[in-house]
Amino acid sequence: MQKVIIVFLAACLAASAGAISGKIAAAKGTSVVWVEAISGKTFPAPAKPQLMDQKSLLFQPHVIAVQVGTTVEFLNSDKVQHNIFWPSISGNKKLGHNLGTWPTGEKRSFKFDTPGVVPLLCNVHPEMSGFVIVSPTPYFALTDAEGNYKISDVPNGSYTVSAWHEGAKVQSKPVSVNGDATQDFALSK
Ligand SMILES: [Cu+2]
Repeated sequence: MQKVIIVFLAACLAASAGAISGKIAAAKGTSVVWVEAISGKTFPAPAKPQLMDQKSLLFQPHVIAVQVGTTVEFLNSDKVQHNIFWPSISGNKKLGHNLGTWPTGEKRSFKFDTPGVVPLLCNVHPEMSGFVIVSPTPYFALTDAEGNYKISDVPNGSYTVSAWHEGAKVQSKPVSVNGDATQDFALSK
């Protein structure tokens, strides 16, 4: 009897959430997929900051994804000064910001309270670029080198998932999670 109950409970737990996975067809590089805001649901901001380094005249990694409310620490690991600014967030110029310019070994922090795509630039080195993708929910993932992604532990429900790739239009699609679900994207300009 006890075993039956345990199996039943396990089945209930397994059925209450699932993973959203799929493949992003896009140009070379990392894509990011996230679940859009869920009406009636809010999520506590993560306490742990994320790091974006400036090293060898590159933003490293080139793309990071964070949940909205996350503080990103921007480190300068080079011997030269770097600046960081973003002209907009998801095209909204009112959300543009200049963090300033700072020397080697120092870092400056910024808390991203607005979801969207943040294109990072350095006004000392015009060739430098990077991205912070700010997800409205904790349900987001970066793709691997083959374009595969997996967002784990999404509660059952109906959602909009969006996918981003550098230089391509953000695409949104519906997805219904009832256990595991799949959604593929093809991203182009
Ligand atoms: Cu720079």
